[in-house]
Amino acid sequence: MQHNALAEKDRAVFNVIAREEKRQKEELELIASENYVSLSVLEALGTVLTNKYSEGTVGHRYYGGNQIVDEIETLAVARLKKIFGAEHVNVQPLSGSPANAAVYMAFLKPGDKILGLKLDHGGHLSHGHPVNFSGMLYNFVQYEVDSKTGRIDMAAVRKLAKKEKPKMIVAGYSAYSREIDWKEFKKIADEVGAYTFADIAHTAGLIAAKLLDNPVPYFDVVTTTTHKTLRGPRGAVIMCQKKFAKLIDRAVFPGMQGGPHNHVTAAKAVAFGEVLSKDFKIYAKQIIKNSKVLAQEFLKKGYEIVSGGTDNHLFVLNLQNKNIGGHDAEVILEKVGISVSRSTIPDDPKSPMNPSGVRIGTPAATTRGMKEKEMKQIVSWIDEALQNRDSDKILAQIKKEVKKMCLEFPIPTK
Ligand code: DSN
Repeated sequence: MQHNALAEKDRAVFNVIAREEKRQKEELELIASENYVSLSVLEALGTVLTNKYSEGTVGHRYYGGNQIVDEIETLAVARLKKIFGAEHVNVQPLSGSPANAAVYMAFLKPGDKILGLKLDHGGHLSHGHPVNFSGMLYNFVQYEVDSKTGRIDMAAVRKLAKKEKPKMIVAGYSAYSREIDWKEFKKIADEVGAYTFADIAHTAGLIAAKLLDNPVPYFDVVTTTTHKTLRGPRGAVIMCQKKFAKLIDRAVFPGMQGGPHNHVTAAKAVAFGEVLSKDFKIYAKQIIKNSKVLAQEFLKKGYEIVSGGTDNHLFVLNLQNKNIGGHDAEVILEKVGISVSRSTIPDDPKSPMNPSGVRIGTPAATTRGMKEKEMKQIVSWIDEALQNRDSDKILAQIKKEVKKMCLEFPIPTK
């Protein structure tokens, strides 16, 4: 990326960005929620659209001079509707948690009861964790994955829903590697008179490519971030049925947010354009292939995986039989230039600071063009690094090999 003015005017900031760019080029990204955007998305982010205030919706802004910005937002909306078949979309949410906050605000009152998956079972902070606004403002009852299968047991969800009679049921997770039965969630919600809310932040790109089932046609409301498998800028969107359009739009503004970030809206439009291309489907298929190979290779080497495998872009390695905590593993792997994120396992006996697992995902490595062969190599490196964590010499050698492979698979250049 060219940053000529920045290089001249503010060397301190320029140098930090340049170092981060180098790190991204030379190191391997296996954090399931991260990805590399195209240069077109980056270029849209670095534009004069950041200069403009546009509170309100297309054609109804609270500031003058928004006719051109309206065109950008209209484009992003049209493309997103086409991808997911949504009746109404709002592309203004600044990120995932604010989008989820707007959903709760639109449909519920503080204190209302919601069913959400527990954080250490694969859920998200904003699905009712007590330290998060969601758990503070709403009365969350948390469902769990089955302790034997590591999967969501729909009979148990139904039983809990019938007992608790929530006003909303949340499905869609941050660390769950199996297909989600949206239709069954919808049935259960209908039986107890609850709204259905899907948070597809992690799997949106795979759903967009029609590789996983799409909840948009059955659910009342769906949110996703735009920077994970959708491979767009950092941000989020909300999709809902037409009858809820006003509720959602008002919850986003003036309920939760002020002016939308128009440069990000433009970058979302660019990313959605890319998602609609044939290449994206090929990319999304490879994400899942890579994830399955990575998981199988770990299993071959005696690692345990929560739920025993994966249907999507990620899985959680249970490191209990390897005698290392998730945070410690994260630090060792950082030393060899591989980024993963520590993760709890269901009913984790250890603390969230150093839990029993790590979450591993393939969206970013797949964007670089890495395939099955590279996945096998990656598992060998991870295993070798964890087994030889006290040998600086072996770790340094692995780091060199990781860097060499990363340079052979550059991050996007167009
Ligand atoms: N932080 C994101 C993730 O890593 O899954 C969720 O917000």
